[in-house]
Amino acid sequence: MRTAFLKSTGQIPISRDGDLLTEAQIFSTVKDVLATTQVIDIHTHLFAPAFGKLGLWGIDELLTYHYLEAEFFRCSDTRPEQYWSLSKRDQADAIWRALFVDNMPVSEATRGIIAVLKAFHLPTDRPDLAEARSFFKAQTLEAHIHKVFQMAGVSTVVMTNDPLDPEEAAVWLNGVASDKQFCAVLRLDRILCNWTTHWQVLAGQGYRVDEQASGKSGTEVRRFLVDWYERMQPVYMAVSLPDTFEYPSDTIGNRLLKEAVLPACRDLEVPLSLMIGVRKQVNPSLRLAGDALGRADLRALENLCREFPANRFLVSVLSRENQHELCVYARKFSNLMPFGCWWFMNNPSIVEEITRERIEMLGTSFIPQHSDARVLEQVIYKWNNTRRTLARILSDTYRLLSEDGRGVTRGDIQRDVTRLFRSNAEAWTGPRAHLSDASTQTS
Ligand code: RAT
Ligand code: ZN
Repeated sequence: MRTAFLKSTGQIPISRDGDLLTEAQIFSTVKDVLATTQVIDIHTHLFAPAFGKLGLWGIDELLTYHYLEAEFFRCSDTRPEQYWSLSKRDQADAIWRALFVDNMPVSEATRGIIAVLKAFHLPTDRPDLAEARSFFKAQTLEAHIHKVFQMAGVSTVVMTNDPLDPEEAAVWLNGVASDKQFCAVLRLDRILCNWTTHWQVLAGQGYRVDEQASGKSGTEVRRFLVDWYERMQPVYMAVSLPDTFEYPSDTIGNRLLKEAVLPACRDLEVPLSLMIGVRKQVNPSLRLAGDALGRADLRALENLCREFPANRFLVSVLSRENQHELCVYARKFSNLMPFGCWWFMNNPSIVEEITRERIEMLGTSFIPQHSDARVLEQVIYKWNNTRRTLARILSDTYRLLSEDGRGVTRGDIQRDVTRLFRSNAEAWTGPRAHLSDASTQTS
């Protein structure tokens, strides 16, 4: 039976479930708990089946993931403009040939494809994709999603939903039933980072806004957000910000952040996710693969956390150099929740460094990872990799703790993993019940 967490007086030992684990048992227990605890994937680009073609899955989409496209241009003579003129199927064939036949797939993204093929018992060393294509063609989407989530140990994924994307907005405006496995997120990039190109979409929907975001614009954007909140029931709002982001500074984005987004998030009791550090389109010819990163000045984050104590911020930073200060700020501001090892950070060596640093500085009060999956089956390899890296880190942590005098039980490990994989996300996102619906354990 689980007992309440008591503060140790030095006299009364804390009562916990299970026997203390020996050093030899720690690793296998950690591995097992990680394998059997389902995760809430706090940030993805996946879509529920109701969104139709917006949801990507299958071998051709997996191979044309922009992480792989970036690697393809390094080892092929194909020029970007030639590549973009090919059909998706021909693009996938070209990538398969260049990265998997002519080269060994040793990078993180290529190894991910191998892991997915293996998970479905498909060959990993053929000169062509015939078997993989016929396997995916035979799947029906709903059953396939169910199977993939089960294989990945994922109960719920959080989507990225842009109300200013015409294709996506049409789905929402037609009415879409809520899906327990796919939570919505209201993404604000076009509003906060590109207002002058997009303000007319709001104006066209009857909101009294103008190009300079002056006058009533702030109030009207707030009204727009509340309307879309009601439509989407998002678990948080989100924006990806450049490395040059500053706050406060007199920009349209900051004005809208202050007058519309932060008050709306506060009133609706949803956090704002800030993903900081992207340098968009340093090489536009690579399209989605053409973004890079830069070190940001996190004083902007410090200012936001201090100036808006009634708001909660979910934060991921893209530069390795910003990771340590993010932990320091999380120690200063309890309205800040670090999450994930984002994009260029999602490589085992860097994940390991960041996660160890976070445990050492924050205990279990952070969300260690999100998949950022754009293609359904990616959750299989991305979460497998996360569990593999976490197994090493957590067992080292518990070994040190045991050595220093506090033995650990399976129950202790389960509680920590549940926090890292689920409860921190549940406690920090919007309508908690929505995220908590699915069960905690994979078996
Ligand atoms: O990791 C990615 O796929 C990036 O292209 C971005 O989508 C990033 O994760 C974002 O959400 O902006
Ligand atoms: Zn993303």
